This record gives sequence, C-alpha cells and structure tokens, in this order.
Amino acid sequence: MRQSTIAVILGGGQGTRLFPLTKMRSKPAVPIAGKYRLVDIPISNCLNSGIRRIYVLTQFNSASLNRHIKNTYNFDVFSSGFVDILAAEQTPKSKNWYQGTADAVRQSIHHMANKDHKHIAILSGDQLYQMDYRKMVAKHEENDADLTIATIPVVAEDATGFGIMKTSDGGEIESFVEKPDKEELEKWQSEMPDKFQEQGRHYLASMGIYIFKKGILSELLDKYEDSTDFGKEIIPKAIETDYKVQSYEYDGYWTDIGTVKSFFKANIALTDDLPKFNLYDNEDFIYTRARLLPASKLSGTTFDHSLLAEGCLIEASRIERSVIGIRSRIGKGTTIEHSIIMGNDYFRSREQLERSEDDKEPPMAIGERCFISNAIIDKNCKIGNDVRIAGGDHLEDGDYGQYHVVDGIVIVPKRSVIPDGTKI
Ligand code: ADQ
Ligand code: ADP
Repeated sequence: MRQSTIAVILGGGQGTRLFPLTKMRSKPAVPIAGKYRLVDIPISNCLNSGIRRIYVLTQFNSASLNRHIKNTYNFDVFSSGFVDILAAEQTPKSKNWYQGTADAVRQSIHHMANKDHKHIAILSGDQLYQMDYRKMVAKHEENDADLTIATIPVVAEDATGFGIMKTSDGGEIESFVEKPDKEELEKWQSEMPDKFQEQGRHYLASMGIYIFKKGILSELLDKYEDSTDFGKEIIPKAIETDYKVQSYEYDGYWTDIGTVKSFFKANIALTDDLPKFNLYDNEDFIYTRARLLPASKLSGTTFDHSLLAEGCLIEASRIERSVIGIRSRIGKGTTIEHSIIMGNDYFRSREQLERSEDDKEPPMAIGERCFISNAIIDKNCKIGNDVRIAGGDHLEDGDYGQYHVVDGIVIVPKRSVIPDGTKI
C-alpha cells in the first residue's frame, strides 16, 4: 500500500468561503477543534491508511501552514514518505494562480510523474471525516476502474450543493451532474437501501474524493486541457467517454467544513455527548503539531459540553457548548456559550499581562465580565473587559471593521483588538 498510492490534498482556492478566517493564513492552516488545523484531517486519514506520500496544493503558502507542516510531519517514521506543500507559482507555462481543482493538479503533476505509484488519490482539504482509503483502493483495484469516486447518500436539500450521480447495479457511474438545479433534481434520485430511504437520502453524492489509476489522471488532464475543474468538467467528461468510473459507497460520518457556517457547526458538534467525529480513538489518530504545552488551569468555571485544549488559563464563570483553543486566557466573570475561541500562538509573561492605567489596549486574552455567544474569536485577539458579543440571526451579515458577521456568526479576525465595554 505504501508504494501504491500518492495523495494530493486540494488545499483551497481563493479562500473566500472561510473568510475572514483565511485573511491571514491559507485555508489548510485554519485551526479546528482547539488544537488541529484543517489539513491535519486528510493528512491523518492518509497516515492512518498507510499513505505516506502526500502533496498539499494551496493557492498561497502562508508562514503558519509551512511551519505547521514542517514541525508536524517530519518524524523519522516518515523517512519513507513526505508531506510537501505545492503553492501556485508562476512558471513559464503558467502565469496564473490555480484556476480550479483540476488546474491545480495539472500544474503540480510533474512532481509526481517520476514517483513510483499505482494510483493517485485526490482529496478535499475541507471535510471532516475518518476514512480508511485502503478499502477504497482495494475496491478500485478489484473493479479494475480507471477512476473511483467516493459517494454518500444525501437528502434533496443538500443535493444541490454536490456532484450527483446515477450508477448501474455493479456500481459503475453512468451519469453525473455537478450541483444540479432544484428544478431538475428529481430525475437524479436513485434506488437506495431502506436505511437511507427512511432518512430521505435519495441522492448519491460525490464526496470529492477520487482515486485515479496510474496514467489516467494525466491522460484526462492532457486530453481536456481547457478544463480547470474536476466536478464541473473532468469527471463528467470521463464518464461520458469510455473510462470506467466506479462509485465507492461510504456510510460513515462525513461533513463539509468549507464555509463559515459548516465549519462552525462541525466544531460545535464535537461538544455533543457522543460526537459523530471521534477524536478519542486508540488507533486512528488525528495528528497535529506536538507543542509540549502545560496542562490547562481552571478556577471557578462551570464547564459544560466544551472542549478545552492545553495551555489555557481560565477564570471564566461559565463556558458552555464551546471549543476553547490552545493557550486561551479568559478572565473572571466571563460567560462563553456556543462559540469557538481559537486561542493564542504564544504565551505572554505575567508582566505583559498586567494592565496599567495608560495601556491603550487590553492584553492578549478575553477580559473580565464579558459575554460571548455564537462567535468565532480567532487567535491572538485582545478582548477587553465588559465586552458583549452576541451573535445570531438578528445581526446583518457584513464587514464591520473590527469584526465580521457571516450567517449570523460574529467573527473576530486574528490579532483584533476589541476595546473595553464594546457591545456587538
Ligand atoms: P466543491 O467542494 O464545491 O465540490 P471545489 O470548490 O472545487 O468543489 O473544492 C474542492 C476542494 O478543492 C476543496 O477542498 C477546495 O478547497 C479545493 N480547491 C478549490 N479550488 C482550488 C484551487 N484553485 N487550488 C487548490 N485547491 C482548490 C466538490 C466536487 C463535488 C462534490 C463535492 C463534495 O466538485 O462534485 O460533491 O466536492 O464536497
Ligand atoms: P501553533 O501551531 O502553536 O498555533 P504557529 O506556528 O502558528 O503555532 O504560531 C506560533 C507563532 O507565534 C509563530 O509565528 C511564532 O514565531 C510566534 N511567536 C511565538 N512566540 C512569540 C512571541 N513571544 N512574540 C511574538 N510572536 C511569537
């Protein structure tokens, strides 16, 4: 297996859907679940599936992504493998950024050409799921497919956001439409097993996870040289022509985390009694940077259904349904509910945190007596005392300078300063 598959993780285009979390970093570096970054999810799936040669394609190469990859995936155990970042670059052949997913792979494929392999797996960088790609590769080989697409049954409401297909009894994909309109949706229904019928999941969706047989990927990219996107162009064209394209049905937990709303929802879902995404597994690890942080210290806080990462100093009154990231500092009397606090990149000394009368800015922390609800506080923010941030549908989406509102969620971008007494 180790020699057979090379993985390519699509690390994101312009990053507009997760803006402003992508204001200061590339999408794969966006922090998730208090201590990981988005890219850790597909990389961990690869490592847990024995795939050790991994490329991450990204539109721009942020310092934090570089540092994270370099410091996380460089152990001796990886001597037979690598995690390489390939950022869009101007070359004699191309003066542009990646124009789409297929274009990103086209511009990078020369890096893979002389690496021994049987298959290339193309993976999305913004999905939360745990999958053993070995099983998918085994099916792909058993079917002797040119291309295998991982698929999952979805409900009508979600179907318009995905590639939807119809398959033969043997699982060969016969027709495919990228993000069908509501009006034409009905004709894309498939016969599903009872279990899915009962849940209203009548449509077979592409998970955007592809395994290509050696040579087929570059053949398709050459043949359709003007096509820049997999879902819109390459996949439908491969199905229409004579390629053998198979569906690999998956029925575990899988969710998109590519928009602010879905990212927020998936993070908060980790605070459920029994989260569908299991971080607590003895075998399938989610890898991330080992930061050697001390244990978190809590004083006087009622903590309910929340994740607390390492290195935090918390004196808040109440924290509920929230994800509290590494090195967070939260002052006395503060309440946080239904929010993501990403934490800090470094500690500040006790002296730096002492506030004198003439300090213009609050320290890098969340102050005292604050109320924060339905919000994402990015890293290294300075939130003063008596600040009230109450997100919700009553707020209009937009850029308000100090903060943004997306789908009712208030986002305070990295390194922002919110003065004492601010009310949002
Ligand atoms: P989408 O997720 O809408 O649909 P797309 O926006 O192309 O497709 O993104 C796929 C992945 O590639 C994402 O991880 C994205 O961040 C990344 N990406 C996008 N543009 C990129 C670029 N220029 N450079 C590098 N990476 C880039 C796709 C399929 C659907 C399928 C869904 C499942 O097209 O058929 O149903 O995924 O989520
Ligand atoms: P993590 O993966 O732990 O979030 P990052 O590598 O993204 O960490 O960020 C840590 C960042 O903080 C680095 O840019 C590091 O140089 C910076 N940093 C560390 N200590 C300090 C400090 N005392 N002052 C300013 N920046 C610091």
